[in-house]
Amino acid sequence: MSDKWWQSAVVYQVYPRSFADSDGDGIGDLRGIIEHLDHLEALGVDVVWLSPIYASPHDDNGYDISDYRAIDPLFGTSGDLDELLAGLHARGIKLVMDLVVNHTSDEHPWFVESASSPDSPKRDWYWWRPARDGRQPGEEGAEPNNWGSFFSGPAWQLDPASGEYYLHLFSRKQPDLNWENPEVREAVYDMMNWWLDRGVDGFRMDVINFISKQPGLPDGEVPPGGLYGNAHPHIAQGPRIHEFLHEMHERVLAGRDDRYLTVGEMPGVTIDDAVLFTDPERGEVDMVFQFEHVDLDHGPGGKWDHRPIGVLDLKRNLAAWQEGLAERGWNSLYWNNHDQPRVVSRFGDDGEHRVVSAKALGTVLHLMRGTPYVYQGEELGMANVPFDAIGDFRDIETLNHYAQAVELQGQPAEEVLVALRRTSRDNARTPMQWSDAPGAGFTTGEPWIAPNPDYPEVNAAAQVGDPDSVFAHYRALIDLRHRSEVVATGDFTLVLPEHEQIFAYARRLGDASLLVLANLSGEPATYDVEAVAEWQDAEPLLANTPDAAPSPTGSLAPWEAVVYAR
Ligand code: TEU
Repeated sequence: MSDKWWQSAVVYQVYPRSFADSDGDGIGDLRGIIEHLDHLEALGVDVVWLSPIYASPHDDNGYDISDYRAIDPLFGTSGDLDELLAGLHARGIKLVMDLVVNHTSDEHPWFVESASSPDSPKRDWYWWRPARDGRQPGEEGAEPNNWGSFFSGPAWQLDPASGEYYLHLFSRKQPDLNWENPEVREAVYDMMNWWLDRGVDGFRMDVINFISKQPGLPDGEVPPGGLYGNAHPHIAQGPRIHEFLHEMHERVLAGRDDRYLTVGEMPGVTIDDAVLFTDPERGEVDMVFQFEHVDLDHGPGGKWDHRPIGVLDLKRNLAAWQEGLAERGWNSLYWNNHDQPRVVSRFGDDGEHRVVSAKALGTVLHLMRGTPYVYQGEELGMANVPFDAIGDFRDIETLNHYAQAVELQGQPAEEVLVALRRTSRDNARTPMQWSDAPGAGFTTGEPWIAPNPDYPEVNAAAQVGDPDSVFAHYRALIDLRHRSEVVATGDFTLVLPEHEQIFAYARRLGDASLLVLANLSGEPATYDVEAVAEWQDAEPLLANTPDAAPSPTGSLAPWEAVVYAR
């Protein structure tokens, strides 16, 4: 079998605030997850990645942490976490925690102490800088450099007491830690070891490729029509990034056994970088979340500037990653997480073809080489949300963008809303749809964000047990990865590479091979059977329609996906 357990594993992401509310306060919690462990077991996943449940002021739904070792009372107690861990382990499921250490909350005691005085021993734990070029602190343009925050506005916040600014790549309540300071690194490794000693099985590392900043923090390029300089080239894959990640590996994971999983979230990472980050010989991380395939439909203006893309764009990009990490390194495979709009709405058809397109997209993702991630609700084909008005959104990134675009830049509110409906992270954050009960079976109270109005039709109760459901299809895909060494570790080759509707590929290992053929369009598609002659005598292994042909025939119905094995 595969030499690493995670090569044949599937990870399920739980966003606790939106998963299940056990106490009726309208916010998901740990006991809610405990009550739904059977769902995860039925789906057959191997690992749960839990988004942050630590003490937090919740400016960014827990990605702003004020105590890394405490459970936020909103989510439960430390005893609840132990119970969740035990319940998962009893079902053979591992628990991977979110590690958010590019920044802390501004309410974390480290930052409170750092901000208390320029002479504080923790001053250098964060990025404090005076106003630029001798300007008056607070004056327009006096920020230490021109970087914009990823959540709109400048990336610097003035502390009036000292007259200095601190860096925050995300919200002003998320000050960036200074990883140049060895004390910071020690404190983080210590905390990581504490969690692993407590029994968790690894970490998903938030924006971990941002922890080494370009010395001097140079100004960024201002895009046409933009208000701020782009920090990204000066903070991503910075000069010491590999050193820091290797050191972290040495200090936290190297002395332990092979049961753990580490995955680095890395916006803007290239294939060449990813090979270095994930080459097992280098001892950094097991795999990374890359962003290229989910940034393809972003125009020059960024994530809110939609650019239509086709099947060719998508499959060329994914195939490049398959090939790029074939010899060294490992891919993580994902369509969705708590930051991305729902895939069935984005690359599928959430109307007439919702079920079949959700299954087709699941098929092409899960049978590539890499570790697949399923985001809560994806296994039900949950779709984007028809938000009515700005008041329906909750996400800080979304709300800040709206304020900046409409109030500061004078863009028409209706146009900005169109972009938010398409791309807002809140599309992924509405309650998990458990049933057709009021509140979608998520809560008996008032949910913190309204459920998608489609919940009476799209929900777990209606799908678990239905062999034709999206859920059943995801379960079959997960089961196939567990059983098939070809799926887990076989080679990948794109088939019909120039086809504009069909995403097809072969997986090969020794004498065994698989052909995945998927029409990712709402029109029938034809293809040259000669190109897949190798599978003429193959068996259909899995399909998303009841009437899949026994062998490739040269045509596929809209959104039809079939897998042949020989
Ligand atoms: O996200 C990092 C990130 O770069 C983006 O996905 C970001 O959420 C945004 O959409 C950029 O336009 C991670 C977390 O996944 C996200 O939820 C946090 O808000 C962010 O880091 C800060 O911790």
